[in-house]
Amino acid sequence: MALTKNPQLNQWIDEMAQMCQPDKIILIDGSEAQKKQLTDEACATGEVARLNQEKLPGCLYHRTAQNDVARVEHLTYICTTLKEDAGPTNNWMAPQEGYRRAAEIFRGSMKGRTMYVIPFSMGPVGSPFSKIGVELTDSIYVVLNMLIMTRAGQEVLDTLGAGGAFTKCLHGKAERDVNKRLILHFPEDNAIWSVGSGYGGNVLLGKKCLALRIASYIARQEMWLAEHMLILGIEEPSGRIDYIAAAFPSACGKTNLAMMVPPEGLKVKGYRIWTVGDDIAWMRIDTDGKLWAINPETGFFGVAPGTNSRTNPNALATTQKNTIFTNVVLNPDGTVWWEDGEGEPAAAGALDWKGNPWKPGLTDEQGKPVKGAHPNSRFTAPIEQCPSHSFRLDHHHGVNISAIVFGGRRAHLAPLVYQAFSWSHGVYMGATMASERTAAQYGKQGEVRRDPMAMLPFCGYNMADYFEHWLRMGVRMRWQPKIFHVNWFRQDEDGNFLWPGYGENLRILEWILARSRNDLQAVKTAIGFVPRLKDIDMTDLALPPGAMESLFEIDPQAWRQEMASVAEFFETFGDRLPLELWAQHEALERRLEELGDSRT
Ligand code: GTP
Ligand code: SPV
Ligand code: MN
Repeated sequence: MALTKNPQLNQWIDEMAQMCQPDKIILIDGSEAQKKQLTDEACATGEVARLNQEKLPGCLYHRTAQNDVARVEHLTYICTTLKEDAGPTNNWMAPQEGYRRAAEIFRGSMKGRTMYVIPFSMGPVGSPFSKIGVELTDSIYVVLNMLIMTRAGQEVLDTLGAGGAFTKCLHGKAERDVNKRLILHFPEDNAIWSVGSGYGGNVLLGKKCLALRIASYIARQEMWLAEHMLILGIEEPSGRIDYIAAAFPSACGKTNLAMMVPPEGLKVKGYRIWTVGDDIAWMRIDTDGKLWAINPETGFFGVAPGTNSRTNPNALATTQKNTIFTNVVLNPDGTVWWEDGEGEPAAAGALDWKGNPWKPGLTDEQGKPVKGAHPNSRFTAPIEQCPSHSFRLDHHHGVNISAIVFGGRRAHLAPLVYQAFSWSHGVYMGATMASERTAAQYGKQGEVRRDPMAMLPFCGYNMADYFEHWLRMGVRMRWQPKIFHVNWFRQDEDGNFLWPGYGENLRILEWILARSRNDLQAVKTAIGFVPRLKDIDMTDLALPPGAMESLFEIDPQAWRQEMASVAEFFETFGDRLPLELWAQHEALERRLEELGDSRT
C-alpha cells in the first residue's frame, strides 16, 4: 500500500529506498505512542540514554561520534547549474556531480536499518508563511530532535494533500566517516542530501539546510527574507510590545539575548521579555507595508556551555524536562553538567562527552585542563517550555519588527552599539559584518572572518544577489525598521570583556527602541549614530572608570584597515555586487577622513 496520499512523495520515497536499501520504512505520525516506542528502541541500541527521570523527566542523553561535533562548512555545498549562482562564498558542485558522489555513499547504506519518513512544517501548519519538508533518515536521534524542533507528523501530510510541494530532505548516517560526509543543497530541485554525519546542523534538515539555505533561495524569488536571526519582544508596562530581530553568527549570543531577563537595575521599569525565536526568522512585508516575522522552528538547539541560572535562567528552566542533551558531561546520578553550568559536576564517577571517566580539574599529559562537555555541546528543548515564550508563536503572521540588529564577536574595533544612517547603510553594515570563529563550526577558533548578516555559511545563493535582494526589500517597505550594530564582546588590553553582557544588554536594546521611535538624539560619527552616554541607563551597573569610553571608542586607523579588508571581500563578487554597496563604502571612507572619530 502507498505510504501517503501524495503520489510524488511516494515515488520519491521509493527511489530513495531503492538507493539506500533500508530493511523497513516507517512513517512518523507525531503521536506520543510512536515517540515512546522509538525512544525505547534507541535506548535499547544505545543511540540515546534516558537521564534521571525524577530530576529530568523525559530527558535523553546522546553522544555524537568524536569526529562529528559541529557543522562542516568545507563539506557543505550549493549545487546549482551555474557556479556563478552559488557565488564566491559557497562551495559549489554541479548538481549531477553532487547526486553522483553522494549516491555512492548512500547506496546500500541503510541495509539492516530503518528509514524514517518525517513530514514536517517550518512555520505554523497551513500558514501561508510556512513551508513543508519531508526528511528521510536512518537515525532515531534525528527523528526525536525533529519532533522537538519542527511541527511534524500526520497533520502535515494532511495539509500537503495529494499535490502539494515539499522540500525533499534525505539524510543517512552511513559510516560517519569525515571522508564520506557531504551536505548538499539543490535549490533548483528543492532538495537536500546529507550523508555521513549525525551532528545537529548537518542532519536536522529543517534547520540550517531548509529554513536558511533553501529558504533564502526561495525567499528571493518570492520577495521575503530567511535570516539567521533571533526574535524577541520587549513589553512595557503600558502593554506596548516592540519586537527586535537580531543576526549574530553561530555561538555569538542569539539564544541568550532571545531569552534575556531584565537586570536588577532596570527591574523598576517593569519590562517583560517575550521570546519568539532564537536562531531563524522568516520575514515578510505584509499588506500594511511593514515587516513581519515568524520563527519557523518550535524548539531550541542551543549551546550548553555557559548556560546557568545567572547567564540564562530561562534556558535553564526550559531544559528541565523533555530535553535531549548532546555531548555534555553525564553525572553518575543520571543528571548532566557542562562548563560554566549550574552547580558542581559530580566529584567522581562522571563521564565526559567522549564517554571517558572525567572529574573537575582533570588535566591532560601536557597539564592542559580537559573539558567535560564539548564546547559545541547542545540541548534540544521545546520552545513552549521556555518561561518567556511568546503568546504569538502559532500566529501565522508572526510579529511586527521594529528594529533589526546585526552583531559580531569583535575583541576590538566595533563599538558597543551604533545605528545606520539609512536602510542602504544598514545593508552595508550587515554585508560588512565580521566575527571571530567559534566552536560551532570546524576551523581555527578566534580568527576574524567576514560573516555578512551572520549568513556566510547559510546563504543558498550568490551573496551579491542576496545583498541586492536586501536593498530591494527596503524599497518595497512602506515602513522600514531601523538598523543597528552591536558588539557585546569588546575586550580590554588584558582580554577581559568590557561589557557584562547577558541581561545587561537590555540597556542597549532600550536605546535601540528609543532610536527606532525617533525619541532620542544621538551623536553622529563617521560609522553611524552612537548614543550620548547619558542616554544609556546605567542604574546599579558600575563599570570600571573609562570602560564606557573604551566601549564606544572609534579608532580611525583601525577602521581604515577594516575598510581595506571589506574592499577585498567586495571585490570577490566582481560586477555582481550592487553598486549601492560600493557607494556606501566610498561614503564611509570619506566620512572617516572628514570626521575622524569626533564625538561630543
Ligand atoms: P547558535 O545556536 O550557534 O546559532 O548560537 P547563538 O548565537 O544562539 O549563541 P548563544 O546565545 O548560545 O551564545 C554562545 C556563547 O556566547 C555562550 O557561551 C554564551 O555564554 C556567550 N554569550 C552570550 N551572550 C553573551 C553576552 O552578552 N556577553 C558575553 N560576554 N558572552 C555572551
Ligand atoms: C549554528 O551553528 O548556528 C547553530 C547550530 O544554530 S547548528 O544547528 O548546528 O547549525
Ligand atoms: Mn545558529
